[in-house]
Amino acid sequence: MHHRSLKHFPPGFFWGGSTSAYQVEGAWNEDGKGPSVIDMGTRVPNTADFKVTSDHYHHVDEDVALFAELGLKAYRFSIAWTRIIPDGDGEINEKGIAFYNRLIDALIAHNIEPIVTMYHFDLPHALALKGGWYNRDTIDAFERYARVIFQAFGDRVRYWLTINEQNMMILHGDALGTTNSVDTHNPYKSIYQQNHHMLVAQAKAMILCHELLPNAKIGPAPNIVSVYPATSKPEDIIAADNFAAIRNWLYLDMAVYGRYNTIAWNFMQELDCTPVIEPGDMTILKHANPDFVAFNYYSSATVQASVSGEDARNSTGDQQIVVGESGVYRGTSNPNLEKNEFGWEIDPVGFRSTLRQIYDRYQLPLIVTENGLGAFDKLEADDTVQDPYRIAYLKAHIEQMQLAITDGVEVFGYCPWSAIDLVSTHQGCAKRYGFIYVNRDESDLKDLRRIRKQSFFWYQNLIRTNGADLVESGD
Ligand code: BGP
Repeated sequence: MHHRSLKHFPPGFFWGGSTSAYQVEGAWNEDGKGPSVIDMGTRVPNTADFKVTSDHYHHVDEDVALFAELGLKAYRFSIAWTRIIPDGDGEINEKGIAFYNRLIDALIAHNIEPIVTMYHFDLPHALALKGGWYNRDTIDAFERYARVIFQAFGDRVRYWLTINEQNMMILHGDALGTTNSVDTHNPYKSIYQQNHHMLVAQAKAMILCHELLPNAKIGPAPNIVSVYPATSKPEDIIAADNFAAIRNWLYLDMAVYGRYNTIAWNFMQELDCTPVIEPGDMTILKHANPDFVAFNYYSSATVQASVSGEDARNSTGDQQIVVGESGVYRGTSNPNLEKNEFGWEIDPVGFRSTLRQIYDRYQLPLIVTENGLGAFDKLEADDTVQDPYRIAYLKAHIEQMQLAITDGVEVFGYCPWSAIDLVSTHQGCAKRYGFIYVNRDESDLKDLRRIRKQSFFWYQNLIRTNGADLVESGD
C-alpha cells in the first residue's frame, strides 16, 4: 500500500533493548541461585556455556549506565525463576530478589521502563526432574512464582511478559533443550500436554497480575512470523495456512480468545496428541485477557505442500529454520530473500506483514520484544566495532514498522535483540547481536570489557529523534 506521508512514531514510544537472564547474567550458581534446565543441559562442543556469559550480574550498574547513554526508553529482560525460588517451588531466595530490585531501581533512576519476562526458557532443573511442564504441578509452581515476583516488583514494574517463545519451546524443544519427551511412543502427546499446561499457567499468571496489580499490563511473547506459500499452487496455500495455525495462531488464539485454534486442534487430533484438559481449564483460559501482544521476529517462513507419508522433517532446523510435518507442510527456502551468516532469511517486509496480521487478528497494542541480526563482529585494533550490516538490518525493519504504523497498526515499543552482547541460545558467543560489545570469546573470558559498537551511536541518534532520523542517520 502506498502512503502519501508516513505517520510518526508515537510520543513515548518504547525504543528498547532486550536480553534474557541465562544469556546475559552469568553468576549461574551464586547467591543461592538454583540450577535451571539450561545450566544442566548439554552444550554444543567448543561453544561458550552459560556460567558467566556477559557477567551482567556483576556489571549491572555499568550496563544500566550504558543503556542510559544509549538512550533506551525501555529494557526488556527476564527474571531467572531459579534466582527467586532455587528449586522452583520451595524457599524464596532473598538475594535473588535483591538483585532484581537493584536492577529495576537502577533502570527507573535512569527513566528506563523495565519490561519483565517472567520465564525465558530456564525452567528450574528441580521441576524438570519431577516431569517439568508435563507435570500439572508445574502450573501451580509457576503461579506461586508469579505471585512472588508480582508482589516483590509490581510496585515498579508496569509491563510483564509471561512466557518467552512458548511456540519455539514446543516446536524446537530439542534445539532449545527445554522439552523432554516423556511418552517415547508418541512424543507429540507429551509435548502438546506440556503446551497445554504452559497455556493454563500463562492464563493464571495473567489473571493474577490483574488481580494484584490493577495498573500493570501483561501479555504473551511468542515468536510470530508471516508464513508464505512457496508458490500460488492452492496446495501450497493450504500448507502455509497449516503452518501459520500450528506455529502462530495456536498460541495467540489461546492467549487472547481462550480457545484452541481449529486447524491446530485438528492437527493434534490427526497425530493423536490432543492434551488432557481438566475441568475448569477452559474457564481459566477464557478469563485471562492480555493487555497487549508482544512478539519476537527475526525472519519469515516459507512452506510448500507435503505429501502424506513422506519424511518432511528431513533437514535439521533451529528455532528459525523451518523443517516440516508429513502431510501438513514442508519448510523450504525463499529465493527472494538473502540469508544471514547463520542461514536465517532476512525479510523486513515480512515484518510489516506480521505486524499487520497480528493486529488485524487481535486488535491489541503490539510491542516487538526481539528483532536483530546475529553476526561475527570483530573488535578492531583501535578498539572499535564496525557493524554496518546490523545497522542496515535494524534500519530496514524499523522502516517497515513505520509503514505498519502508517497502515494503522498500534505499536508501542521496539526492543531489538540484544541490548548488549550475550551468549546465543545454541551458537555460543561468537554469534553477536548487541549494541555493546563484550570482550570475551567462547573459552577465554578476557576482561569482559564493554565497547560501544558503531550501531550503538546509530541507535542512540535514532532514539534521540524518536525515529525521525531514520533516513538521515542511515549507514
Ligand atoms: C530467540 C530467543 C532468544 C535468542 C534469539 C536469538 O528465539 O528468544 O533467547 O536466543 O532467539 O537466537 P540465537 O541465540 O539462537 O541466535
